[in-house]
Amino acid sequence: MRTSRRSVISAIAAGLVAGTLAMPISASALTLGFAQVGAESEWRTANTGSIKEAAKAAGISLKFSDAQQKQENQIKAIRSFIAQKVDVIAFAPVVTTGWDTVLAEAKRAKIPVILTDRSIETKDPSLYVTMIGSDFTEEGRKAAKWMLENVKGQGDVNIVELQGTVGSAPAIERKKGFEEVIKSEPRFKITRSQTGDFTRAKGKEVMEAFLKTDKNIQVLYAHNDDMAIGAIQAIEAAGMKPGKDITIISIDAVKGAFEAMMAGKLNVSVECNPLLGPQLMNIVKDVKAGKQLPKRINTEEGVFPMETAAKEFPNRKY
Ligand code: GZL
Repeated sequence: MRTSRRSVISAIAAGLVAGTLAMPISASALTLGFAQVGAESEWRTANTGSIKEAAKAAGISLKFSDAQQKQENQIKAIRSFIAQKVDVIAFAPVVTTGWDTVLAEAKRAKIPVILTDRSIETKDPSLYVTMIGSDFTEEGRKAAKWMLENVKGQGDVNIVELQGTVGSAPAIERKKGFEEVIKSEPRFKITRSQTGDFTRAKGKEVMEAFLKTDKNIQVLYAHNDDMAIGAIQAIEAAGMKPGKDITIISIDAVKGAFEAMMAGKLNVSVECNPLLGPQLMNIVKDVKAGKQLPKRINTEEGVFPMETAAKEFPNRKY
């Protein structure tokens, strides 16, 4: 009996769907699905660039999505990577909670998940293989320690705080680390604290509101340089001298921060290294090779006060 073309095609399709008929693929071409937070800051732009360049250099095929700082978009992207049967999924969770359901779907699909940059709260740590990123609590401690060592005098020090994205690991932990250090120093007080969502625009807007209600501010603590740079514009618009009338302490140490420090408008930036790409690609290959990995891999970072900015600037890679 002649077998029609249609029945042959449907047999192949059935075989592919059932996985009993594997299409020949290059064994070395791993595919990584990466769900990025967004493009909210200089730090994020450098982080994205590092991941894309490192994937290319490692011969890893990258499927990349930008969630515009919305959790629902990251969840959609992870589901799409599962449907596309990528080899590994990695993402920087915009906030710490609400991931268990979609990560359980990845686990059922036998796709390993790597967290980068930010961590999550979960009842089931088996939902991800490892987390590579900075110790944000330590960054908050470093910022406060610099302040205690460099803001002299006996009088009260009123601090206003620009927090990062509400519910994000960096915002929660940078606040925690900073407060842990100042709690033993009663003259240092956080008098007002509000989120600037890690962006320049929001940082400027919130600082304008702080200054409108009360200009008696000695220190601004910003959870990232972009909000600090926005706040600098607000401080100048209010007729005050940023870096002099108000001491400004920030985190990330992006190029914009070094430019502000060289202009004498920012006093110190605590480094938070976004160049995680090469380490991430090595982890992807290790995970696929079935290697055992620690649950947490920390990145090394420094502290850059204004006085070191001009000398350090030429070395900066982000
Ligand atoms: C920190 C990262 C933060 C940066 C911000 O690792 O998650 O998000 O500090 C960025 O600049 O928006």
